Amino acid sequence: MMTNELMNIRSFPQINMRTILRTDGMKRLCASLLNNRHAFNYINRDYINALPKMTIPSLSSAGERVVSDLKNFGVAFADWTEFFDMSLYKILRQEFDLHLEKFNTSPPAAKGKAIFIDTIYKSHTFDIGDALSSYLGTPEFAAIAARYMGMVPRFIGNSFWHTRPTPDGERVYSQLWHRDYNDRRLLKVYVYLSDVGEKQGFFEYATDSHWSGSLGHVCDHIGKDGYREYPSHSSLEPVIDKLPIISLSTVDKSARSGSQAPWYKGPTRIQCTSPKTTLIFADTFGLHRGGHVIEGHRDMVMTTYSTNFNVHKPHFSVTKRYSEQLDPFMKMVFGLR
Ligand SMILES: O=C(O)CCC(=O)C(=O)O
Repeated sequence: MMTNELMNIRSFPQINMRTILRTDGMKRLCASLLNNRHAFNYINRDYINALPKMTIPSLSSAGERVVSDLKNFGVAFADWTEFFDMSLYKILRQEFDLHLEKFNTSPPAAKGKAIFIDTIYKSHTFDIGDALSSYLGTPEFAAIAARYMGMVPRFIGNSFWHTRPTPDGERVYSQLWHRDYNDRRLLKVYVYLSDVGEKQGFFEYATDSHWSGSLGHVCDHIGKDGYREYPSHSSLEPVIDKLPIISLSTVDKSARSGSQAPWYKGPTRIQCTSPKTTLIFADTFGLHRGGHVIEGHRDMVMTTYSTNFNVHKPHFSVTKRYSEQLDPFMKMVFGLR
């Protein structure tokens, strides 16, 4: 048997179900019936029950702070150096540049989100001896997701994004306020690989709009195709337009957490202007938007953890030899048992 043989990844119940349901109407009905906390807990029961029985990687003080802020606000901030060495950042940046170079030699036809986001890499193979795997599948982020979600999370994949201005400058797709369509609890970790100012498509988040927040119920609708739909302007207006706006770069790093944070007082729109090496942890079931680049570009790597409720196809592979050195927690996170 070859040691770099790839492992099977456990499937997701709702993705399986969607392949059986023939029409959009059936998909919509089913997704609407399941779009509640009871169905969510039922579909996640194995992952909820497994958590107390597992040894989860311990968290650094930065990790503990991130979990607490995620629970309070749905979003949390840190710097790369609180979790990793800069040598690993340099490796990530170099890999990003290599993928960008390859992508630029034969870019696919730009349609949909591709008119402003070049997804230059999104199918990582986790393997031993691969330095990048230690960031892209770091157990500490999985442990943060577990502690935040209250269950063993499921890894979905990483995306390397080079974001640039849209041809006509209008906001489209994920540049508009939305809740992610694929789950009711998520953790996305974004690392900025370029400085992101007012014009470089900062990520923006409405605090308290995550599942346990005061705005957690707003604009949570299933659309025609059976996926959560983008909210209409009229349903968003009374909520989003009333929120105070804070630019992250105006808040001292020591005041971005807990009761020190300006958004502790109540729901707030945080515009995440920030230099490279910034880490943003966000539950993107919460209302968010971003990537509206006006000048220059934004380079960013995104890592996604969801629950077993997820309806978005995972995009990664794991070699057998990598899986053999994972502990039971990470095996379950990667869907390997
Ligand atoms: O590009 C951005 O900042 C927005 C990203 C987003 O909407 C998402 O990851 O779901």
